[in-house]
Amino acid sequence: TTLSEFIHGLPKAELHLHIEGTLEPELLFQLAERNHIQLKYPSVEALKKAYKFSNLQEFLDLYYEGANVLIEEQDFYDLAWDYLEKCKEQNVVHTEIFFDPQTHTERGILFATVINGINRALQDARTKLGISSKLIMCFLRHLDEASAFQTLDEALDYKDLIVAVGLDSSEKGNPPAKFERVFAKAREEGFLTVAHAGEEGPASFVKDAVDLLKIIRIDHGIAAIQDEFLLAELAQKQIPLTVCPLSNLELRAVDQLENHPLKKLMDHGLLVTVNSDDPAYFGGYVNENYLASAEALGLSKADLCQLAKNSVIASLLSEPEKEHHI
Ligand code: ES4
Ligand code: ZN
Repeated sequence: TTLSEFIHGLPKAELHLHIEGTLEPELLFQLAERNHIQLKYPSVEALKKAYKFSNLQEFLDLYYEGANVLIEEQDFYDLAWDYLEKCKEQNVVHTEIFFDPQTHTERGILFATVINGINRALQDARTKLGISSKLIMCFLRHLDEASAFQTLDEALDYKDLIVAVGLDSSEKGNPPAKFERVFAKAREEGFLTVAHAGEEGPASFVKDAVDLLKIIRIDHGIAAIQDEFLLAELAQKQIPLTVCPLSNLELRAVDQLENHPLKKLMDHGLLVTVNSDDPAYFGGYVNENYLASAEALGLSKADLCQLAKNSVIASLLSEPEKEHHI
């Protein structure tokens, strides 16, 4: 079997996926038309040409602009459903999805509209596609603590739908410490916690996310490769990393995939997983991330099996549910 067929055949969990980052240019244009929104770009092709980034912020500017076409509950359903069909095509059996309520509530969309649309698609995926899922609500770290507290407050009505809270958006200038109190409250309310750390920020942000935010999983975390003491701690505690190779390449966190620390992190004994982050913007869903990594880093079939197995182990599923997938 080819490498690509082998990767397809592995049952995988995806653990780092922003639902707003699955908005393909074609659906973006459809929703713009449906909602009578004027776009800056004359065509799908013109929009796709704009997807060239030299850092995280350049990407985020387009990502938030793209999200402006999401208005009605059905728009959020359609967004999530298209992604879940992609999961089916790629043999992704379980997915843990981030959503950014503030991206929508800041422009007058109700929290309920966002979560109800996404959740209806997740329920349909369970019954019609056999795909299980969890929802993780992310706070936008470029916004202030008060806005995060308000968002947490709104989430309390949906505790049964949201398993964890996370932290995303612009890492530089927005350290984990800024959200220490919000995360403490979230944990008191029974949410698990994860956070983006060490994507563009330093290894110390990874350490602080673990120590101050008590996260059970690190999103990205590639900067940890700079700190051997931190590596030893993450290996010892088996705190998972949700790594997104094509995202890191497209946002210039690494200059070329051949220099990506993925394999080194595995070799240090870390629980590493491979994920797609914002596949509509970074040119690949989960299988393309596995394949590009395998080709650039010379990963063996055993390595790829390990990554797929890690994705189940590092998921928020119960132990019996994990056993069922391994
Ligand atoms: C994101 Cl790649 C990335 N990093 C930080 N925040 C994000 N939100 C969506 N994609
Ligand atoms: Zn991300």
